[in-house]
Order: sequence, then C-alpha cells, then structure tokens
Amino acid sequence: MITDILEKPASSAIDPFSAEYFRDPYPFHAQLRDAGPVVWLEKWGVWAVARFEQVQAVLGDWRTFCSGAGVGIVNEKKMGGWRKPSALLETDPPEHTANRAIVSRILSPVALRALRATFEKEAEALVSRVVGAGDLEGMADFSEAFPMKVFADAVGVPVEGRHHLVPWGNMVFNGMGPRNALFDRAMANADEVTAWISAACRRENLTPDGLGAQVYKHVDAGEISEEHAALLVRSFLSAGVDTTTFAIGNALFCFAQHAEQWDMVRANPGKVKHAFEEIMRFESPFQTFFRTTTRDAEISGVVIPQDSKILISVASANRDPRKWDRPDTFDIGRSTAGHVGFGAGIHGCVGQMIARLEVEVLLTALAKRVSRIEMRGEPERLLHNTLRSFATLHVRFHA
Ligand code: OVM
Repeated sequence: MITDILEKPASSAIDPFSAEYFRDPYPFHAQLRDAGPVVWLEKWGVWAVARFEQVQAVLGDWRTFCSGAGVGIVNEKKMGGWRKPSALLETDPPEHTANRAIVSRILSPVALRALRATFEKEAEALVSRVVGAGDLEGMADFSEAFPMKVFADAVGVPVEGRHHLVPWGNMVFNGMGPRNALFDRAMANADEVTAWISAACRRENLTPDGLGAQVYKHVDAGEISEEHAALLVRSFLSAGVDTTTFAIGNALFCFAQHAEQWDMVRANPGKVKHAFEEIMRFESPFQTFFRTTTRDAEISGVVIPQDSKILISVASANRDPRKWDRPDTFDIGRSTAGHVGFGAGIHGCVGQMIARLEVEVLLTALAKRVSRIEMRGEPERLLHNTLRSFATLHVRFHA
C-alpha cells in the first residue's frame, strides 16, 4: 500500500504521436528521460516511461502494469477496441500463459531449425535479383519482399491475396495509437483486409505443414477451440510481417550510413547476428506500446492512479545514457545485452528467434555479395504511430 506521495510528477507538452516526433524522436526521448522517471503527457492524458530502468521495471511487473486493457493508447476494457483482442499481446496470466506456451513451442529455436535451409535459399535468390540491378526501392523490393515470402510461406498462408498482410500490419500497429489521421488512413479498407485475414487464419486455408497448422494440433488434442486457434494464428500474421520488414529496412539504412560497419560484417559474417542486435537497439522497429495500471502504482516515488495508461518507450530505453555508453553511436562491436527492442518480461517477443533467423540469413547472403549499400536520394521516413522505418528507401547494392 502506498502511504505517502514522495515526488511531484513531471509533466510534458511533448506529443509522441506528432509528425515532428516521428521524423526525429531522439531529442524528444532525451527530454522525456530528463524530465523525470515517469512523465505526465499533457496532450493525451497518459503517463510515459522513457528511461531504461523504469521501462525494465514496468515490463517486469505484469500484475501492476497489465496488457489486458490493450497495449495501445485506448483502454480497451473501458472503450472497446477496433478488433477482437489478441490472445497473446492483450492478455494477462493465466490466459496469457497457456496461449504463450502453445506459440512458444511452435517458434522455439529447435522447431525453427527446419526452416533455415529454405530461408537461405530464398535469401540467395532475392540477393541475386537485387545485386547489380541498379536503383531499387529497398523497402518494397527487398525489406518487405523477404518476410512476405519466407515468413508467409512458413506460417502457411495462401499465396493468393497475400498482399493484404501489409495493410493488416498497418492497421494493427497504427491502430495502437490515438485516432489521428494515421489511424484513420490505416483503417480505410478495414473490412476487406479483415475478411481476408480471418479467412487466412482458418485451418482449411493453411498449408498442412506450416506453423499455422501446428496451432490446430492443439484443437485436435482438445486443448483449445477452433476459433481460439484462428485467433492465435492471427497473432503470427499481425506481429510477424511489419516488424521484420521494418527491421530489415532499418538495417539497410544503418549500413548505408555506416559503411565501415558494413565492412566489418563482410570481413567477418559471423558478426551478422550481433550486428542485428545493435540494429534492434539503435533503430528499434517497435518503438512504443502501452501498459495499464491495475492499481495505484508507484514508479520511482511517483504515484500513478489505477486504470492509467502508461506509454513505454523501448526506443528511448535503448538509447538511455544512464544505461548505455555513447547511446547514439551505431556500433556493432558494442555489448547490446539487455536491449529492449524485443520488449522484456512475460510479453517479450515470442517470435524473436524467427525474426533473428530471417534477418541473419538475409544479411549474411547480402554480405557475401554486396560490398557497399548506397543510399540513392533522401529516404522517405515512415510516419507511423508505433513503428519506425521508411516509406521508401532508394538504394543501390554494389557487387
Ligand atoms: C498480436 C500482435 C500484434 C502486434 C504485435 C504483436 C509484437 C502481437 O496480434 O498478437 O507483438
């Protein structure tokens, strides 16, 4: 029980859902971190944690900071959400525990071993298409092309209509933000997109040997219902495309800007795995999500009332100078241990091993063939409520 209020909370006019913030969030992160351990955001009437220590603490305490009221800005328990809540992302124990156990086994490192050879073959094929091909749009032609092929194949999604995965991801992640223009634009074709996604999650539309079909084994075992299985498959399709697409785009950007780091990777391809962790720290695709207080909570002496929404800036935590040495330097040689680019705690990314596998395999194939990633013209920053990457990134891959 909280007996006395120790600290007066800091307050800020920063709008973390503004175009200015999306274009260059890092100075705003610094201001939020420096304002206090937890900050009241006047514009939206929510709290924010932006320092590493407090982000870790909040993510480590699911009893106080729950996910069951949604992980976007809206309290879905009170207001309802735009879709049926995810059985993973937007649940708390004990429901979460059982659902996660199912998906966790399907995505375990051992289970994923079987996918590596196929991913490698597809990576070689994609790299062959782009190397020496002149100017390319690195988001559509490379960063998106790979997960849309290998991840969608791995889940066992129909090829017909697969392009719907892109607007669906846009709905899922922009849909975590407030009802701004980005939210509305993402939802513009919601009915058609949702209809395709729902169908793609059903047993009869999944390939019999994919990750999606494996969820239905738990229906056959009498553990879960058919509808529940479809909802779990939906999590694969929600969480697994945009995140990896944007991580690959961010990798291209980082290595185009830091050619010497790309040279280090090429000289020692064994560094690719670790380089990806630095990309996840330095340019986390998933920047922001929320928790909701289940009771009056205390963060570093500040009292947050029950039923408050708290914005968690993992991107800011990943560059907090209280935690990291030279946080704004992209350095694949540094220790990245403890980065929260995949989140942390019981909701820490359950797909992180397949994400790592995709990016490792693709960057390894690229490192074998490409001496230099050249940016052609100004990249176009993606304005997005939750994710950080590029709308377009014109590049040339030099052999
Ligand atoms: C889900 C889901 C959606 C978006 C992200 C995510 C990063 C999960 O529907 O379960 O995890």
